[in-house]
Amino acid sequence: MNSMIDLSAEALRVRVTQHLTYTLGKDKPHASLHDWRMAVSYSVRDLIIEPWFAATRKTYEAQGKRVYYLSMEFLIGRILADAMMNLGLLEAVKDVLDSEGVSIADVVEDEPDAALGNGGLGRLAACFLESMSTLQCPAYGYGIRYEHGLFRQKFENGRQVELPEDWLNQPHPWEFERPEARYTIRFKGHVGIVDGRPVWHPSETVFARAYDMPVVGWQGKWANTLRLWGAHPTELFDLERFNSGDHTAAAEPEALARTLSRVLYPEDTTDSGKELRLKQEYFLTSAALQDILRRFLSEYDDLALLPEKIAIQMNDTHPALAGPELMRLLIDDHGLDWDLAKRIAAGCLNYTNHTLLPEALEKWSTWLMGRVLPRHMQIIERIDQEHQSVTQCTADLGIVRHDQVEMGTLAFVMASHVNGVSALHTQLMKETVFAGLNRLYPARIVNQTNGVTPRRWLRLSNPALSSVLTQTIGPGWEDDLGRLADLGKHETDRDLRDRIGVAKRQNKVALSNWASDQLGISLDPDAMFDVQIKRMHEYKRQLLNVFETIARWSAIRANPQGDWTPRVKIFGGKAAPGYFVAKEIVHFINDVANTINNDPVTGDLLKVVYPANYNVSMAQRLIPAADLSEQISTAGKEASGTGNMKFTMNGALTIGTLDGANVEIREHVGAENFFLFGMTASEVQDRYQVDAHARQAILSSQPLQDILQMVVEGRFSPGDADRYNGLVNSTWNHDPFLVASDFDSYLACQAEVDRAYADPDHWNRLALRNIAGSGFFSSDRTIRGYMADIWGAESLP
Ligand code: NBY
Repeated sequence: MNSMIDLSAEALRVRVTQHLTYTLGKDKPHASLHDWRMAVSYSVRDLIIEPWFAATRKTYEAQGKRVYYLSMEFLIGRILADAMMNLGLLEAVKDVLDSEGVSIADVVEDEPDAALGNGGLGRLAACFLESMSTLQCPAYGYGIRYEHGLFRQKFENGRQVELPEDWLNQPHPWEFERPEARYTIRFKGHVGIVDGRPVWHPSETVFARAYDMPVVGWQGKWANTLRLWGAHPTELFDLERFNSGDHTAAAEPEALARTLSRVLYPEDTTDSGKELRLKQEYFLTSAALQDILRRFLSEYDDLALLPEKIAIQMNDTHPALAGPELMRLLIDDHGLDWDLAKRIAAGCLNYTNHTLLPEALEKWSTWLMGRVLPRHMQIIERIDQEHQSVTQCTADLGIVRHDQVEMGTLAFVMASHVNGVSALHTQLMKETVFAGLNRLYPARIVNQTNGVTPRRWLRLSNPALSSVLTQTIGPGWEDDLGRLADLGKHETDRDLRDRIGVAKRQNKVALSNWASDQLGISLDPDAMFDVQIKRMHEYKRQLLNVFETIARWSAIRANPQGDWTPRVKIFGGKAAPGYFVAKEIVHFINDVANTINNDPVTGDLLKVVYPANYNVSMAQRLIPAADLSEQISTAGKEASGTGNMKFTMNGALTIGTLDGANVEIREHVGAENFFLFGMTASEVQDRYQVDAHARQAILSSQPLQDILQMVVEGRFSPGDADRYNGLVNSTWNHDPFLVASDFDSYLACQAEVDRAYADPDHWNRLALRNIAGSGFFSSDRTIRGYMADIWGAESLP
């Protein structure tokens, strides 16, 4: 491997030993796994510093455009293995550790996941950072240094229980605290007028302090910075209260300030309208913009140049206060007039939309916004007035409607470009939620289909397949993923198809061993591994999958000697703590698993596994071992999906609807290599108009009637037959995501999947075609698209 880092194993050993000795203060005989991990992490981190400095230097020299990616979430997962891989150090580190009798796998596993995100949106931001570094695009990620990332999930009697996650309760070797990079963030108070200009007199302040992490790209040529903000009190301690004996109250200002970066909100769609969340969003946005302006003004003195030198990407509406905040800074702090400030702000800002679900579109009451951010409320109102008068639009296209600030409209109006995340989603944006705004601002909406980094999601997580790929098409596909298409030329090579099958089996054996260790369940690696991993959501239709599982179970029981294709159904995902129905579905899956796994009749023909606490690291384990990828959302509801792309790259076949990026995946891998079922987005719209659509569908499907009957009889909840009455009742009478209407189509399609799997060589051929067609879904392609169409940014050589 042509690593950029030229380092002998001996030199590496010296570095690790030095850190163990002088940074950790341990000698080898007493070093714990944690000590080894820290020593290795510091040694690897040291090697990123040079490319990191070099990248900064080159960016200054070139006076190139900088990209700022603002996101409330960066779901980065583990860092060490990814950094070692990108630096080409995996082998060398393994050798050093081996000779010390330490397993590199154990060291890697010792690292906690940085779970600073909920799901796809946060993981996308993490893939983008890695691709921007790989492409040598000068960029910063800005986010929040949550002390507690996404909650840890456990199951108690099948029910989800949330535990606090505590990843920072140990030293974090990848961050550099920057006490000098500190900004005051203001809240509340009132706005007065001084010399005819508005002046904000805030009544609360906190400091935002920077913590930097280098993000190194493929082959260590470049590293960008992920700058996370931690909240700190502006007054440390109330000594007066302390001296008067009220010790708890004395610590209150500090505790209050720190809550701003304490926890990640676990709602992955509906925003809860909470004041603390609004403050967090402003905390991130204001700190980022103050930092951006400070850096800009250290190099240039004309603020009018801002749009030429920087591009800001708002990851969903969560940082949409960037519009009003940038204007406030330009006007109130830098003395620009309104019109110029607005032109500058609009020239810098761009907005990515990730959902069309109406309940997920962020809104803040004008009352709350006016109380927490009085100056911003004024600015928003004036932006709205101008937007409405310039476009002559009707009030329903305004930013403030029914005493609420519509953040999607605010972001749209203030952005140069607004993008969707798959071709279908962008089309639907134009036709539905943003149809009106699209008419007022034509050509503002563009598409950038999501992608994922093939370094983490293929090379790192699937070494078995990666070596088959390199043997077949040669090295270098990792940063030129389109080259996977070359596999197509070798489709007729039986030996290659076999080796793809062997690599998959190896991953399945590894997963089976893990399942046996961790879950105490034994899996047959020759069964089909059928995987649905994602946040628990009605629109993602885990329920459809469970219903099919039950149908399969019944069918096998009715004819245990039949020619069945053995399956392992694997589920993974967390439900938002306040999302009652999603939590019910979690419970239901566990109950169904319990019943089926203990049935001697079906035995190894059907198993259901639902490991608790699905996260990035678990995804890296499950995806390479998957045969079948479940992408079964109601058409029109999943903006893109990114897990779907990871599975395809790893040679899993997809069973899916024409939703989000599934549409493009199917185009790229070929329709005959994709298991399609269900209604299209437009058929879905029509179906909602049909009276009692669910009842009709159920009455015409004997299998579905039987399933619902078994559920109400308590087959999966012995002694508590009523447990799932709510779910069953809702399926009959509401079925908001058309599980019933798509059920028969799904069942038939699953039967087709069984037939295909029964011929292993045929299946391997389909897998090969999926891998070959997945090159488009590298986040490098996506980032090139953003650079060219949205940011006007260039790679620096
Ligand atoms: O973004 C996901 C989409 O559902 C998925 O289709 C897409 O592929 C992915 C990347 O574009 N959206 C998502 O993950 N959203 C969230 O996690 C999220 C988090 C917080 C809030 C809303 C949505 N919030 O309102 O706080």
